Amino acid sequence: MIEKFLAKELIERIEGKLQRNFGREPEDATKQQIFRAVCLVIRDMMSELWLENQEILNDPVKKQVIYLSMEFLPGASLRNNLFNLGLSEAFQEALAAYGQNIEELYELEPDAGLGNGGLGRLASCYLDAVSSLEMAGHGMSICYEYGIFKQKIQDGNQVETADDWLSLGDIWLIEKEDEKEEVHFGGKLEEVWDDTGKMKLIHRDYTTVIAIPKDMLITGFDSRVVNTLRLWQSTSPISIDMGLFAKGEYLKSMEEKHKAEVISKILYPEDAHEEGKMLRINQQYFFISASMHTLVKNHLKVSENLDDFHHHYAVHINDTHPTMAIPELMRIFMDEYDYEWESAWDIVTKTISYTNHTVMPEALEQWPENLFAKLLPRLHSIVKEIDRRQNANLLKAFPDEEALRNEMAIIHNGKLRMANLCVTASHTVNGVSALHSTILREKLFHGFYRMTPDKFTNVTNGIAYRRWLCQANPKLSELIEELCGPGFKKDASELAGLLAYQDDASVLERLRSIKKENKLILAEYIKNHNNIIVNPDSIFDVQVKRLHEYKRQLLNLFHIMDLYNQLRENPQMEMQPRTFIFGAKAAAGYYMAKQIIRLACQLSAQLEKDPAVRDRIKLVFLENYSVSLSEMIMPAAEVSEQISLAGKEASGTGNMKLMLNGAITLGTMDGANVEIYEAVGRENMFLFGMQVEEVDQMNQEGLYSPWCYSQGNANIANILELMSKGINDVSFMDIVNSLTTGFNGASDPYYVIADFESYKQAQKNVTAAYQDINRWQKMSLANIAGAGIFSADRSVKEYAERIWGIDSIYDIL
Ligand code: Z2T
Repeated sequence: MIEKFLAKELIERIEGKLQRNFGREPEDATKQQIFRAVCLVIRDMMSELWLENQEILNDPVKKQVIYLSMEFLPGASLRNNLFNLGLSEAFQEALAAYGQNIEELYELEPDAGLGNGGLGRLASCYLDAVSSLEMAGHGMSICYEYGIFKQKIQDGNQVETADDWLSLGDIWLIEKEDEKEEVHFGGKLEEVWDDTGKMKLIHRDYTTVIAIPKDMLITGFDSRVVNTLRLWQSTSPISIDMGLFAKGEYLKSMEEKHKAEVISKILYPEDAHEEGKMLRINQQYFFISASMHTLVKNHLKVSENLDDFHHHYAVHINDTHPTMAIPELMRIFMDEYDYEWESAWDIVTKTISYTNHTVMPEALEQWPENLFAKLLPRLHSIVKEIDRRQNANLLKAFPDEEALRNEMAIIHNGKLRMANLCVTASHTVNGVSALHSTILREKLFHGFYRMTPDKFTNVTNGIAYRRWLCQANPKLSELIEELCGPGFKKDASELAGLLAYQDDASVLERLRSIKKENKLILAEYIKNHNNIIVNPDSIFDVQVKRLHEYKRQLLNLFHIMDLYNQLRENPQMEMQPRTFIFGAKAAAGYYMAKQIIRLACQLSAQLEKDPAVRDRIKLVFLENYSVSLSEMIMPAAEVSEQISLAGKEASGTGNMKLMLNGAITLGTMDGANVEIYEAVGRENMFLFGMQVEEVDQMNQEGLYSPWCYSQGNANIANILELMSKGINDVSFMDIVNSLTTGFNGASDPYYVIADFESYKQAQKNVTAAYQDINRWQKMSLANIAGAGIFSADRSVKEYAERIWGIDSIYDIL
């Protein structure tokens, strides 16, 4: 553990930073300046720890993992770093000396939102775990100037605004100017023959972009290991071309510079959706080329050659976005260090592993070959050669299965299929939940599985549980500590100790009262942000995640509209009050997703207008769902909506955060819900809906007719009619059509209507269970107690042992 600091000593340090950086005394410093000064003091401490481990970290026999990801979603860092370093109280005390409240500084910090959702947050959870387990591992990504957009709701519609997080978030970034890299785009290849008759490829007429590292230090809980998240920022090697400038071609001289800088300007806001854009290819190559060059250079500082590169680095690819690491490493080995194909391929394939995060066809990256060839001619020629060799292997393995061979090809019909390239070149491929990994083996990658079954494995996702329990829900954390001791903070499986109290009425009562306090905090936030007064004794029913049709926020809305219809018909109906809470961003160009947000918002207003229903059902759409907002929602949630169509959600991680905070899952047998079910048992969750096999069968039969369903079910017909006639005077015909007659293709492709009755029954069971306070609290306790397996520490240990081959840096030195 880091040494203890006295408040007095911290005060001196903070004052020193204020004086030297801002020329201010504490009395006349702004809140921002105090925030910056405090962060700088902590950054210094982190840097010291970081330096302490550099020697071990650079040891080539001590393997480290490089986690490549286009997205990281760290959220806020101040509270997390203080918690991890064990310095929260000391800083709180020091700041109190100026009459400053540390909570106010926490609230000032913008989220580092360099990701869309699950995939990016997972990457950040894993970095936390790597540091906490005292392993060596670094993230590499892009320093987007604008992260995920900020969502505003205006007149019930989503409006996107820019997320200018660096204005304060830059405080955690350390620029390492001396470690910049050059990245080369475009140009052409020339064959040059030397005296010995050997051919060398020379890359000419390329455009150079400079990559500047901005490093964020990553602490772990109760750990001396501080790792790095390296974020690359793009810039041009020329500020302005003075030659052109002198000739009066000012605009042209600025063009180059802009082209370079635009690369790291903005995060693509599409979650699980690919569009084959040129800028996106440039972003990928930019951060991959800079990262791979750094690894090779650093390796050669401590080793004679690259033969043992794979003993030094395990390079992990977070979905296919960083796939270019494969051909880029091949290029560096062959073109820059004279390796032959075979030996380069041997080392590269021992280095790379890959996690798949989705089976949704629209999310599988396929680059147009001609575009790729133009932007990255050398990488294109390498991928062609990988494909050629792979085709030869396929012909041997599947001589009579041409369709299968085509499916498995890397280049096909003018497209580069990144997933097939990843599977071909990785020593290990994993899915993110047991069910998802089964689907990879049996469907998406079945041919590869037949060829190399041992390549495939599963590592179920996990979360940085200390963030969502100890930091976000301190009251619950304190109760657990009081009952079970502090061990759960290091070893999440100790949460199971709570089970000893499942029949202890006083513990159940305390759980209830903690939940109530957390609900009051969220209620206050809702009052301030939505101008809605919610009943803190109503059931807080939460669906927070990206907006996607497959996640079926629409099914949730169907149930609310159905309740509304019933209440209008029968205003005296007895009902346990419910507050339905939504949070969801829609990709800017995703029309249906935006319509669903609009529906939620109009329905919210409509319910609120109606005195006959508003005291029993309320809908709250919280704008700008983010890591920080989730830290307030999870502790207050009672029902966790995990209602994706079975087979579509690879894992889900919000389901784990909600369970950990005592919410009870209402869900389908999809993704990690299956493992939640195994952890807590049928009696501690609410399952409904079709199973994967049933969905498959429905798809195969092709006989599904949502229209017929609605003919035979008055409730469904009434919901569709309500949407057509208008909710709060807005009609939702496009949604109705997408369900009944098909909008852009098949109707109701995610079986909202087919699963509706089953969902409705499960919702009734929720209400019934909630009536029995004791039973509900017991269920809630069982969920908290069972959440231990969803710790990111557990996931990272599995990756470390089974995939990366790494260990704590302090073991067997
Ligand atoms: C994403 O957040 C996820 C999958 C993607 O596939 C892309 C993005 Cl941005 C390319 C999510 C999955 O939808 C979710 O089920 C999973 O829990 C999460 O990744 C982390 O594995």
